[in-house]
Amino acid sequence: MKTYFVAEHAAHAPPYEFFRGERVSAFEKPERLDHVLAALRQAGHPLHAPHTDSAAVLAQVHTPRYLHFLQSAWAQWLAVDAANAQATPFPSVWATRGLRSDVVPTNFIAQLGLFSFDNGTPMSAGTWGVTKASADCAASAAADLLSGTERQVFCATRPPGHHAGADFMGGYCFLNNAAVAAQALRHGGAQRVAVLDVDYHHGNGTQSIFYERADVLVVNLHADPRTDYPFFLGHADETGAGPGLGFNLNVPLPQGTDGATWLAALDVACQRVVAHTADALVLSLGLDTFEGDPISHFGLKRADYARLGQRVAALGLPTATVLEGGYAAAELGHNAVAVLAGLANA
Ligand code: Q9C
Ligand code: ZN
Repeated sequence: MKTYFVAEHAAHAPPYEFFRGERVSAFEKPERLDHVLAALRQAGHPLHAPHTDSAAVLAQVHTPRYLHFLQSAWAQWLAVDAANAQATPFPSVWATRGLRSDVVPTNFIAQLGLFSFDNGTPMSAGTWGVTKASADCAASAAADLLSGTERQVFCATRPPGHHAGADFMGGYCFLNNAAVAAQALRHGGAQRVAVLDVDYHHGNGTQSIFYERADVLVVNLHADPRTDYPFFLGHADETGAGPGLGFNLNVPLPQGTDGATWLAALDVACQRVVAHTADALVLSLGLDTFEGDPISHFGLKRADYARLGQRVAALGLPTATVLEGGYAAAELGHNAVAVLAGLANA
């Protein structure tokens, strides 16, 4: 399967995050993708640099002020104090209910809070470049599907994207790569697109971007937000709004869900995709459903990932698969390759 990657992805490497108030090593780290790239090479999947600029589509997915913030963030951080080159910025104040989010503060830490919904999305010097190039991979995959050059493309990219909304970052995500692929498909002539998100965590950003649209169906299979991140979206009663009513499906599952139960839920999700009669599919492939994932609580095994690929391939749709989460780094490449094997073997 044709795959896209960003050679300099390790330039996005915030060293730490917070867990229960303590500093811990970042889970979303370069080694994750190093394992994926090694496994792709070993399995003979060709790796390509992106060939399509995502800028026009990014402007349809994200707001101008958020894109400006992301592009300028590291320079702003250095302008606060040149010594910040060795430090990592975190928000400490957020624009919740009753506070104004229409005025962008000049204070950089306040901007971080305005454009974040958590304190779990640190950046580093190379974050914008790597993140933009990852969005270019998603745009390149969409272009290949539109031209008919490929039926299946995989974006082996980090940081992930599905928690990022039009106007905010969160959950290690800055730009929504799946939304870029879906919007690029629509922009390039696909009439109906489906996004299937199988990451352990609900893809709140993707849901919110397309929530009022009927042309892009969003289906999420994820841990129940009553117990799991992102907590404040992803319930079963969220079915879309306005013209998009009926074009969002959430299938929350309890912690401890095993492969058999998960695959039965995947079948429900796939049936909804079939009913959408989509021209193309975007698969948000989080692999943090793995039994060995350090921050998640489902029990999928390697063999379940081949079944996942087979079930998605049976939809018979041109498919752009983008990597989301998955933090058992040493297993991540093998699990990703198992999905690709299933996708190819429909
Ligand atoms: N310190 C994705 O999988 N909470 N994002 C982490 C552990 C945030 C996951 C808690 C999880 C975000 C793309
Ligand atoms: Zn996740």
